[in-house]
Amino acid sequence: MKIKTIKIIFIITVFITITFRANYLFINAFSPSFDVVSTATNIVDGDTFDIASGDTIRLADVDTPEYYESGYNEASNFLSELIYNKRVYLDVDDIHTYDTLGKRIVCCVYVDYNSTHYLNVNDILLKLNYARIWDHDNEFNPYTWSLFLPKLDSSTRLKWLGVSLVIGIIMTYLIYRIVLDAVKLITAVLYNLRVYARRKGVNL
Ligand SMILES: [Ca+2]
Ligand SMILES: [Ca+2]
Repeated sequence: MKIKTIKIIFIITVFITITFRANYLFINAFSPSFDVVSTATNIVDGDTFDIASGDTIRLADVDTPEYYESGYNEASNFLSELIYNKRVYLDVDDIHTYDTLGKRIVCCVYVDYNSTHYLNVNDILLKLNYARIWDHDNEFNPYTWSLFLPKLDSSTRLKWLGVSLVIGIIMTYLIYRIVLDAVKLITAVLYNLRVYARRKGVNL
């Protein structure tokens, strides 16, 4: 492979890696922050589930039918389809954390909807009539919930992509210079070593 081709492949690889990484970090850093990010590992019923840590989560301010009531299976199945084995973003109740039993963590729960929005799980259960409002004393108000929570608006995303591209270009240039200087230095050292060895009558 020609030296020029190697250089081009190296530059493109470094540029893409740094730009994507920087953009990923910016998007995460400036998206809404949650108290806990975990995976739903077990669905208890329509408004309760377990996460990877073993903690049990109770969806705040909503109530789905009990096992002896109609709509129980539908609500449980819907929650399962929505979150089971998926990443869940938890906004934990800042006022009490736990429910009145002191066992379940009270949360407003979000899942990824698409690349720009999270879906409010508590609210979708209400909107589709799988649950009814059961408004407790906590930080949440189910009457003001929005179904979707923006990760970042498109103009902000574009701004951070621009910043990432600039960082990508600068860092690629610096890394390229450093690697080039290092290669030159190593080549010079090897050359001098060879000259020195030749003088001493040794062939390297
Ligand atoms: Ca909170
Ligand atoms: Ca409430």
